[in-house]
Amino acid sequence: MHILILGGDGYLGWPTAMHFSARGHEVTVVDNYLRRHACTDLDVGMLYPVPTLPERAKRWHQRTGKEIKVVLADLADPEAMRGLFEGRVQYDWAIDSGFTGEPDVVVHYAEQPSAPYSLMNYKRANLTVSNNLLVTNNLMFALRDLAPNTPVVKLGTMGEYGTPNIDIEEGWLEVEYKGRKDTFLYPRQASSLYHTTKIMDTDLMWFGARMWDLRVTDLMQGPVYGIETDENEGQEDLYPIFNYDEIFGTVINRFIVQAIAGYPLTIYGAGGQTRGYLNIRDTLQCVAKAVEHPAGPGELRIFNQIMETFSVRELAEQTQRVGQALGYPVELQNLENPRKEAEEHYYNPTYQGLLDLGVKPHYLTDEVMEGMFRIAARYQENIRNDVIFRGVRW
Ligand code: USQ
Repeated sequence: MHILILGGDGYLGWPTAMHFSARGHEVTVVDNYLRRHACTDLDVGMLYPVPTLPERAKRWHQRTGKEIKVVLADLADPEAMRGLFEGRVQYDWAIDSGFTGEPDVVVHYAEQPSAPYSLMNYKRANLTVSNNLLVTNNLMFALRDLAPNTPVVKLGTMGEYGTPNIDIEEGWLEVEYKGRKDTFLYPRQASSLYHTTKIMDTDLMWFGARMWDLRVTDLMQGPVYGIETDENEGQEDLYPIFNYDEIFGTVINRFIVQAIAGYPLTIYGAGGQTRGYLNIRDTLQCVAKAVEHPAGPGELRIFNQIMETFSVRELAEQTQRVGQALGYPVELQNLENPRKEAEEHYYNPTYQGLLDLGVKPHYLTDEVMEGMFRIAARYQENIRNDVIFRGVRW
């Protein structure tokens, strides 16, 4: 298959590209470096330097003989998006610079992914809204006009559901009201502007599925942790972008780096915030299964992409236990929560669909966490305490 990955430079985009390339697919990645540029502008300090996308594609080719074509373009521009389907595309890195042809499937990650970034100020809020909605809308119209039968696998987020006081179903809720029944998108109530743009994305794609029979899979993913995958083991220059700062770092990755740096773990508020988590290796499995089993015409298929749930408190305690066993004197601190979110709440999501497709979960055991400690510790000298907490308030 020819797999087009939008947002191919990010924490998940690049590992996804290698994953499909290693399995013999033709892969094209597109990115405008929004995340990299934001990291530079905000001086967030990444754990290790990450080569440019063309440089990574070149190294991947040197090691495997396989080609990942790279396009550096802003997909908020509709012509850039449409060119990917029509052949009006200039590759920034490719062995064969001829047009690969229309994609067989599109994987859509091309969004500003940080909740704190989206709430730093009105300009970053605007950038988040405009980028995330325009890219998704441009994709929807490119599919409608140029490739209506091409399935899309879009990354959504569990945060779209919020923390309701009832069980969270997989995307849909059957409602019985005054003696009649219907099925609706599960009610959504996000607790950041970024998460709200993901709700709007889902709505756009659901509209496209209803109006024009687009084929859409929405993966409602929880926070991801990890660095190594089957494709980059021991190859540091193929590692993904890895943030531990407040803006772009996710909580497990942050806690491990904090523990290594001797920085008391930053539990926001009471620490009862519970989310569904997954290993980066499982993100790749899930996306691959979603690509292998595409949605039918007019179908918006939704999977909850998590493997287990933890409260922030539980994650901090596990990080402390594993860190102390490795000789790090890990302390915990309860900071006043900069976010507006429930700190103790009911949380019971269903996540069966991807398991039914054959995903085999990697769980966050102490051994898995220890493996992450060992990798992150190699970069201990790069860790900057000043970027760990800056208190972006909602
Ligand atoms: N948290 C802390 N201390 C920290 C960092 C976070 O207590 O130092 C808490 C947060 O308050 C929150 C939970 O940990 O309750 C998760 O926070 P996070 O920063 O790991 O994740 P979040 O902001 O929700 O966003 C991340 C990704 C986003 C993805 C989302 C999945 O950045 O792209 O969509 O996880 S989910 O959370 O399920 O919506």
